Amino acid sequence: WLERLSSGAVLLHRRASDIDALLLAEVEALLRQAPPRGMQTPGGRGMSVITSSCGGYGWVSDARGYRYAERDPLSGLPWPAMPAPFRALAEAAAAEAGFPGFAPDACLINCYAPGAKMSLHQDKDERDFSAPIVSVSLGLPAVFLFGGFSRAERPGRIELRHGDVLVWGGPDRMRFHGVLPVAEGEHPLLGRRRINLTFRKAR
Ligand code: MD3
Ligand code: FE
Repeated sequence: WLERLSSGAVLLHRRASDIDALLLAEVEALLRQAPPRGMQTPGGRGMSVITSSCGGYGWVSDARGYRYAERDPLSGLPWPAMPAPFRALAEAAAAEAGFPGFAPDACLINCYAPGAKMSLHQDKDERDFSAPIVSVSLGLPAVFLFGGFSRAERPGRIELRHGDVLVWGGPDRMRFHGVLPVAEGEHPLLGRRRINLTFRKAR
């Protein structure tokens, strides 16, 4: 079911549940081609989430800064192609949330073990902020923080569960957001993991 969190932010509860096994099989194949790795922030801190990407562009971070790259810096190869079911899900979810015509060219694969978190941040490494962002949660649940347009605003909390799909567009695209440390647990399909797929138009 569809829950509107704000004018441009929609939570599609369990939207991806019926294709979870298919999505997971695609994720596992992608992670064999481009293994998840820890990134360093420009400030030199390590991230607890390990990441990979598929699609035309992949998000990378190192001492030089955050950016989108056409190749995996680990292998020097182009990122694996975005699987058709990924693109179809992201496009359909965006349309259901009121953003027809979404054509993502980047899919970030965030892998959380229990204890991993993502600090409050804005997504602003993309060229065009008019496209929405679609995110798909799989595996262990997590508490998602959705803040305002300044870091100082106290964020609200929502639980993201296996199969949930979030769409952020319009002004809400620029909200601060993050994820609290994932609690210990075991998911029947994913085990001790949370995987989040984040679809963006990078260029
Ligand atoms: C709200 N990932 O990769 S997904 C990220 O669960 C990121 O791994 C989180 O934030 C995760 O950058 C959250 C939901 C999400 C994604 C992008 C957003 C929420 C957003 C952009 C703007 C506002
Ligand atoms: Fe983000």
